[in-house]
Amino acid sequence: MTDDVSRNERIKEASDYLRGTLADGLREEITGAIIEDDAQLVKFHGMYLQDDRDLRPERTRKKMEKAFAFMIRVRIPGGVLTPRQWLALDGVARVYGNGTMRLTTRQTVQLHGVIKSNLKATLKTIDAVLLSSIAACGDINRNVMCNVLPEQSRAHTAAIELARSISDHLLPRTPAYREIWLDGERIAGGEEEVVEPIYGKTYLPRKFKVVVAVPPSNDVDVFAHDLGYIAIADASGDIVGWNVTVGGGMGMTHGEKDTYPRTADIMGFCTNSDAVKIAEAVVTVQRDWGDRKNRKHARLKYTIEDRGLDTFRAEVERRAGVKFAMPEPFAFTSTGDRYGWSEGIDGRGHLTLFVQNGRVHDVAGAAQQAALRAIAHVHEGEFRITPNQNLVIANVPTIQQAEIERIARDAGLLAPWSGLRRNSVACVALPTCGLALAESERYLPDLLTALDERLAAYGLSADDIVIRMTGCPNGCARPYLAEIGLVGKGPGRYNLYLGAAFNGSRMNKLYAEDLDHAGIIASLDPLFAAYASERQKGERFGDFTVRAGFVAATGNGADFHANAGSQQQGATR
Ligand code: SRM
Ligand code: SF4
Repeated sequence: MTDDVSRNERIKEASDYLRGTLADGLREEITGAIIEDDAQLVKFHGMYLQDDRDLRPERTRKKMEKAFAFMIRVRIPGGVLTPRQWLALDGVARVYGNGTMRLTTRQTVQLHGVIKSNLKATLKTIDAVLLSSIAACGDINRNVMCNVLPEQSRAHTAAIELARSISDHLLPRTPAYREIWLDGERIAGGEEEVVEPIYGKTYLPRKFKVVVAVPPSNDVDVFAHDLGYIAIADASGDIVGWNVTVGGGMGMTHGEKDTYPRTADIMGFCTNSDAVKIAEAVVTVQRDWGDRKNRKHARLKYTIEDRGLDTFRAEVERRAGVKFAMPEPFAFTSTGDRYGWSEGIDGRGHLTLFVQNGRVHDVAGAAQQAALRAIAHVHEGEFRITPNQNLVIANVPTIQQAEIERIARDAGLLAPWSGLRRNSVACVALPTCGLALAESERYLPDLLTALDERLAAYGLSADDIVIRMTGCPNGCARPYLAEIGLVGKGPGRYNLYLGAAFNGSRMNKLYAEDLDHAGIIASLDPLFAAYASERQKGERFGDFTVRAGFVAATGNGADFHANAGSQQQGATR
């Protein structure tokens, strides 16, 4: 290893395949934390060391240690769980976590507030229902996402099979997870016998994300990820192959223009039999070509920008032994979820529920966690988590549909939400996220109530408009692909981005900076008024803000920052 690699590279190299001193650190009772190097390694095991930021000031005053606890992220390819698995996660959340479950934008479940001494018990319970948190975080392939397409079960079957195959193929081989959390025996011979054929000792330069999309739905936001597969079907609905996308990503840092969100490029078309081979080749090229010195420049999107798509494609073809064909035509219509019942091809029903910002909990008048538990007790199909933090009760036989619908309706999971609210996503942010600059999940519902009033005044309540909020520019709710993106700048202050395409194919552009609650409403109100009176037939809000000159359309790559902030510089209209 050369001298100038980042600190994380040294930690990985010295970790003995992700073991570090985690096992010892767990036994250390004097602190609720673990040492900094292990805190980096524990991410590969699906956990983050966090502290309750609401409690920080008081604990600092009292000279107490921060209120440390762990977030555990489960790996659930395609977001599909059995009712038994749902019940197990609900159980550990209540016994060992903060009582709630959090559905994420990558179709997984996060548990917050698990203290160090409960980690093993939690992970053993998760293991008992054949789930795991290995590789849910860290510099490695994360949870593989897949379209939730209840109404198109044949396409969904092929897509979920690919998602699972890629997920399995790209799993790390180290036995460290089993040894540390599940009391497995250390492999005889130790390090010599561990082989990571795909990753090697230092894994990837940075996180890596794969999705599988089935048009016309782009619910997975295929252009936001390192590697994507867009299903190409024949006239009968059978999948014949995949358009492969590379180089998408959302993260950036305020004020650092050489960091930017980027929509993925289409690399070409491949057959089903080549799809997993290509995933491995993309991962190994990024392993070898990705930036290991500067973590802010280490995602695949920067490798593609630096080397060029043609060079990257040629190397992937060489390593995979395949030749891409020209991309096949496809069309996406939206990134949102289809709420309520839809019919599967076998006559079973699928019920999509709205879970505000993915937080599953019981609050006064809406015992949603208890309701979902009640459904899990009677349901024999699946629970499918959507990329918009919602939930599908899938494969419900006709005879059970009325009962399941009644339970969901009574808990407010089927309420008649406005077009803005049903297309809203917010990241976790405070109090658990250590990187949050502003509130997100705890603030967006109230902001939506205020914006809904303005939309109602212009007769726009039923219009689907995509709004996404994050507490910092890292992009966990994919805010740069929202028609209205709000990104935390500081306590109570947000940057406003406009002009993304409704179907997730174009990013938005900075429109106004550093807005407080009143400023957000004052900025959006005239845009809503103009949209109501000036829009063309069928024109989406994002497209309207571009056509009407409120913001410039964003192209790819570094173009995100070009011509930003029309409001400050004088609107172009
Ligand atoms: Fe994220 C870091 C939450 C999806 C880009 N993300 C974090 C951490 C772990 C904060 C940290 O590093 O200390 C957050 C934990 C908050 C908490 O208290 O739970 C966090 N990210 C989330 C979740 C839970 C948001 C949500 O509300 O659902 C999502 C969990 C996904 C999962 O189940 O695996 C989540 N994060 C995303 C996405 C969206 C996606 O993957 O589709 C992105 C943008 C796509 C991308 O990766 O480019 C995203 N998260 C980031 C980044 C910026 C990465 C970058 O390239 O710059 C960070 C910070 C980092 O890695 O340095 C981050
Ligand atoms: Fe935390 Fe920022 Fe991600 Fe929100 S976008 S969860 S504040 S890292």
